Amino acid sequence: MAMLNDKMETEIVRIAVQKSGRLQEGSIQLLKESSLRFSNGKDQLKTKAVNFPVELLFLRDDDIPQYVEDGVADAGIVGENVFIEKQKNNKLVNRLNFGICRLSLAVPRSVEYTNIQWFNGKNIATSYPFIVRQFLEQNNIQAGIHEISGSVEIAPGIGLADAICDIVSTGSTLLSNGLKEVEVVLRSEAVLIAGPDLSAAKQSILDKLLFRIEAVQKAKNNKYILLNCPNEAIEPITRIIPGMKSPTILPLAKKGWSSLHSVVDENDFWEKIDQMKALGAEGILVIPIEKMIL
Ligand code: PRT
Ligand code: ZN
Repeated sequence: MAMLNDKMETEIVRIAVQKSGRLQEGSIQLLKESSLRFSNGKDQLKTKAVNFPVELLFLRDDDIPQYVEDGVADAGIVGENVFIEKQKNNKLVNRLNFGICRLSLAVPRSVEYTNIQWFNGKNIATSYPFIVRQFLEQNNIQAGIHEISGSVEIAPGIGLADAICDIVSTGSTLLSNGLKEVEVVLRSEAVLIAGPDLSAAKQSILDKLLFRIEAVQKAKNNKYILLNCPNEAIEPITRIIPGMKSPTILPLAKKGWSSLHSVVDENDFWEKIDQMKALGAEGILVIPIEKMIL
C-alpha cells in the first residue's frame, strides 16, 4: 500500500478535453467544480492541475477516442455521439450531464413524412456513418449513406442527399435550412471515457476524481432546504423530506415551533413544497449545495 501511495504521488492522469468548441467550457468547469486548479489558460497544448495529479491535453474532439485508445491520454471528455461513432477501445466511465443534444434524421419540410419506411432507397448525408448504418439496420431500412464532415444541413438543399442525420440541440439550424426532424437516432451528452487498461495508480487517481465529480453532480440535483413549522408537523414533513440521514430540527424562540433543515431533490421540489405548505410549513428557504457526499 505504501508503494502504491508513493507511486500515486509521481503518477499523473492525462485527460484529453476539447481544445475549442461546445464541450470545452463545460469540461473545464466540471474539473474546476471538482476543486482542480489550473495555472495557465487553454491556449496551451496541455496544462497541469496545481493541486491534483491531472494533466489536461487540448485536442479536437474527433481525435480524443483514438488518443485514449493509444494511451497518449488516459481519459477524455467527449460527446457520447463521438464515443459511439469512433468505436475505439475506450470505456465509458460516467455521463456528465452537459453537452446535451440528440442525433436525428431530418428531411426537407415539404416531405410528407409518415414513418421510417420513407428512408428506403433514399440517400442520407451525415458525419456519423457508423451510428446511422446501425440505426438503419435495426429498422430494416435500405438507404445510402453519404459521409460528409461539416455543414451537413445544406446537403438536401444542394441536391447532395435526400435527408440528413446530424446533431440537433434547439432545432433552429434545421429550421433555417428548411428541414424538419423526423427520427431521433441517439440521445447524447458529454461523457468521461478512459483507456482499457490503466495502471492501478492511474485508476486510483481517476477514481478519486470520479468521486469528486459525483459529489458535484449530486449537489447540482439537490437543494438545501430550511423551513419553520409547528411541532406537530415535524413528523409528516420529515416523511416528505427525509434528507441524507434525517432532518436537523432546532427549536424556535416561538413556543411550539421548530426550524427543520434537510435536502430535497430538485426534480420533485415544487410538488413537495406544496405538500409541506399544506402541513403548515412557513418561511421556506432553498439554498444551492456546492458538494454532496453521502
Ligand atoms: O473542433 P472540434 O472538432 O473539436 O469540434 P466540433 O466542431 O467537431 O464539435 P462541436 O464543438 O460543434 O461539438 C462538440 C460536441 O458537442 C458534439 O460532439 C456534441 O456531443 C455536443 N453538442 C451539443 C453539439 C451541439 N450540442 C450542437 N448543437 N454539437 C454540435 N451541434 C451543432 C450541430 O452539428 C448543428 O450544426 O449545432 C447545430 C445544431 O444546433 P441547433 O441548436 O441549431 O439545433
Ligand atoms: Zn470535431
